[in-house]
Amino acid sequence: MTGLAIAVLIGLPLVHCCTSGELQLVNGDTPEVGRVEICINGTWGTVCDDHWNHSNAQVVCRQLGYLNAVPEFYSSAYFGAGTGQIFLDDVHCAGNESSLLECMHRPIGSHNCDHSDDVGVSCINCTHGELRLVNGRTPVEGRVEICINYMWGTVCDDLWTNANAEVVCRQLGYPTTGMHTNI
Ligand SMILES: *[C@@H]1O[C@H](CO)[C@@H](O)[C@H](O)[C@H]1NC(C)=O
Ligand SMILES: *[C@@H]1O[C@H](CO)[C@@H](O)[C@H](O)[C@H]1NC(C)=O
Ligand SMILES: *[C@@H]1O[C@H](CO)[C@@H](O)[C@H](O)[C@H]1NC(C)=O
Ligand SMILES: *[C@@H]1O[C@H](CO)[C@@H](O)[C@H](O)[C@H]1NC(C)=O
Ligand SMILES: [Ca+2]
Repeated sequence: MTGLAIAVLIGLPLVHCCTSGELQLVNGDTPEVGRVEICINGTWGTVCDDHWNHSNAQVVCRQLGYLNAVPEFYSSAYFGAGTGQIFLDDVHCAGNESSLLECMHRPIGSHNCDHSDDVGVSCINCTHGELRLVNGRTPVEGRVEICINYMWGTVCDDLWTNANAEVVCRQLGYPTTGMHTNI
């Protein structure tokens, strides 16, 4: 039996060890989205939304390794209120920092917030079901790609008809009739 299994059996608290400065996004649908939590001295805590802007979200996504992300942020505990300590407040990033702790902020643990101010970030690069046309000679034609699970993929042309093309054009907001070609 592993130590972990023994700990579970006898009901010891489970500790997820973390490194100071490490980030996680909590309570979103996927790991790329959620409430921003930062590890300080082995404990996860939250970050206040005061003065938060896109540069801050960009730094969060960069630190988490989502280099292709289109960073967005969500104020006022959009992903639910956290518990425990509020470690960061008044975070000001220029946008070129490689970690959130490098940004200017109040001393760790000093804040005038509560958990209803917990900030959230999304590091997704496309939305599920979103379409785009790639490699066409003009913006209104191209290979059809669809976003599934935050990644772009192609669509096979088996049984493809002009009716399908019309749906694609309508979804992309083009009023004209769609023509199916093999690009
Ligand atoms: C983290 O640990 C250091 C060293 O023990 C201590 O000085 C600091 O106050 C702790 N920070 C917090 C927010 O608990
Ligand atoms: C989108 O993000 C996912 C997850 O981070 C990544 O695996 C993928 O390569 C990205 N795609 C693009 C086109 O940036
Ligand atoms: C965010 O605020 C910082 C200053 O706190 C500023 O340097 C940066 O340009 C701002 N970013 C955006 C996207 O407004
Ligand atoms: C970010 O850019 C500013 C100037 O815009 C510079 O002073 C600062 O050193 C840069 N920081 C990092 C971490 O590269
Ligand atoms: Ca504040």
